[in-house]
Amino acid sequence: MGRQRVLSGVQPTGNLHLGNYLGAIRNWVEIQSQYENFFCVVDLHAITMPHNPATLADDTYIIAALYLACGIDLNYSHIFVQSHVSAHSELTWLLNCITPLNWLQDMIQYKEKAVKQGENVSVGLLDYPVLMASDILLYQADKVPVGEDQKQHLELTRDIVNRFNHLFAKPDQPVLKLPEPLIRKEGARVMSLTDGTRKMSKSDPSELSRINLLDPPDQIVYKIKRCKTDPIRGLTFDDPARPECNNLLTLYMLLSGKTKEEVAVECQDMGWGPFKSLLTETMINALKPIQEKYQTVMDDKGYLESVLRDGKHFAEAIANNTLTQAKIAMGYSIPL
Ligand code: AQP
Repeated sequence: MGRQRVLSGVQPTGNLHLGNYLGAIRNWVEIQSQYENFFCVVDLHAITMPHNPATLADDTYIIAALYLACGIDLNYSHIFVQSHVSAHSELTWLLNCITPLNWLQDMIQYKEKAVKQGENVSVGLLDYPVLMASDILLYQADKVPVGEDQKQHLELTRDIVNRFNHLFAKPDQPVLKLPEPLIRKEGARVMSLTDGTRKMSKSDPSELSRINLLDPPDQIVYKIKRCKTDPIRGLTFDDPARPECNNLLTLYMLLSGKTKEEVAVECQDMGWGPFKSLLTETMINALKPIQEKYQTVMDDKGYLESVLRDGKHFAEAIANNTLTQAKIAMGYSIPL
């Protein structure tokens, strides 16, 4: 039997931040040798909110380069761009027609983002989770490593699979595979630097709310200096009244590689000043190798293009096969 499959992706809606890295990509890197992996840059998702056509293509390349810079290894993983494989859009249409509208209207991410857009909210934003289901199901993925915010979309994907197989497949011959989320406890929800109750996100209008993987050292110094803290002395994990403290300690723990117990002891008597210096230095050191590798990848655009071309060809063959099986199950005639 072959290896189990993993699929995941990030939207090219801006620079990758520590939430994307610690919640998703770092985990992809850690588990990749155990699986056959498909990591896509989900550029079709990126237009579900208003986007800038002048930067979409460049942002897509930047994310792909960052995958490599963070340690995605082509011996285990395929990197490709979602819009280069047209089966993603086509399966989305088929699944749209079996997905009840109220399932989508119940999605938290849709409700939160729709409020921000008022009357301009697009059908695409509502349909985002069906496109995500298609991404996963085309590759018959077994596992989907994501941050906590994507858990509800994964549950919806499983509901869509069950519905599709119930409607169109024999009980012992499912057409679509039921995927499982892989959500690591630590880093599953990295919070904003300006509000410890909101998740760090690319779409937050404040640059001060996040650390981007490509932030130079002076910006990291500035952002950590300005980040929100509290007036209490001594630093502790897991105090619900101190969300910023918990978030910053967790970042230090994950980026330093120390255990929670080690960090708790080291920081219990610290004031914010010394802790911020420690966190800043740790962050700069952790991001330095990623930033250096990123530069090397970006200096050879031909190499990056060849990675994405190879990824597309490999992904397309698998995706088209699943799409054909889904169409046959739904009763379509297949061109000879
Ligand atoms: N703060 C986070 N903590 C942990 N994991 C996170 N992820 C995103 N934010 C955090 C995980 O990163 C992967 C890619 O998600 P994305 O492309 O949707 O990133 P984003 O920053 O959430 O993007 P946006 O455009 O800013 O969206 P919103 O407005 O929804 O935040 C996923 O695995 C995600 O779980």
